[in-house]
Amino acid sequence: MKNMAENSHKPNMPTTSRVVVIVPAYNEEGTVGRVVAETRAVFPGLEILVVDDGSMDGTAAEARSAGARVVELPFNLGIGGAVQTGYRYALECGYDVAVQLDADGQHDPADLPRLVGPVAAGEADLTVGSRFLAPNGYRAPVSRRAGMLLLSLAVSFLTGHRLYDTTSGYRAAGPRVIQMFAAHYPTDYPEPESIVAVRRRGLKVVEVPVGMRSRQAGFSSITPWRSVYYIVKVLLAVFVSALRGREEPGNDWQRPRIPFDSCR
Ligand SMILES: Nc1nc2c(ncn2[C@@H]2O[C@H](COP(=O)(O)OP(=O)(O)OP(=O)(O)O)[C@@H](O)[C@H]2O)c(=O)[nH]1
Ligand SMILES: [Mg+2]
Repeated sequence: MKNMAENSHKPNMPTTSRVVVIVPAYNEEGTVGRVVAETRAVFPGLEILVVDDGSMDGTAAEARSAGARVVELPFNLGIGGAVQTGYRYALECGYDVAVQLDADGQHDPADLPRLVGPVAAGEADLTVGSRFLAPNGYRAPVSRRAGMLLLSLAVSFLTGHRLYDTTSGYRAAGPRVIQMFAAHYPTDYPEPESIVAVRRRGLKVVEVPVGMRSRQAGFSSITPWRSVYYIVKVLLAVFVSALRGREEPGNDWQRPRIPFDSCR
């Protein structure tokens, strides 16, 4: 992995907002430590929460020794539950912006300010890092790109807003979306459906160009057969979600809060 600390141009992170980086991680020993270290090298002092999703390897220990705060789930909840745990933490601890960043090294921490900027400035409720808006080295297999295109077209059609990379897991959420995702978040393959839910509340989604690398090690959850299942399931989910119609923002967190005992 390229060390981003070596970059000559270092972008600025907005200083007026409290930002937490949520890193969902399942058996990512070998990359999670590098992801945390790389993020800390580019933005020292940034709060990083690794949600260890019941890993069977040394993910939690590696993340901790790289300087992250770690929440260890007692068993594997899947990507949706892991990310939602991060949003619960962001809500309970009063963060203004929560960014999701994958533990497999696909997302470049140098792009964090591009995602955080519009949310911190109140110009977006959710920013989505798009690998298709900027030329970069990312090249998914053709079948997968076709699936991504289909989902992006479906989500664009249903939300009335052209989006190009609806499966991206590199995103930043402002207070209203943090509240919303902390209360409800799809279980698996959650990204496209969660965008539809955000738009149903009349909230603003903005795509920003980011670089995207191939996963640095470990195994993808998405095998060829699973990608067919993924596309059918997510297409159904986004259509059902859109059918529910418009909802008022602000009514998402109605359950009693169970505060995390150790917010920073
Ligand atoms: N596979 C998998 N990943 C999880 C789970 N819980 C959390 N994650 C994390 O979620 C992030 C995204 O998972 P990936 O398997 O990389 O999904 P992806 O980026 O769409 O797929 P690739 O492009 O093949 O890497 C990674 O940081 C995982 O470690 C889980 O139950 N299964
Ligand atoms: Mg990945």
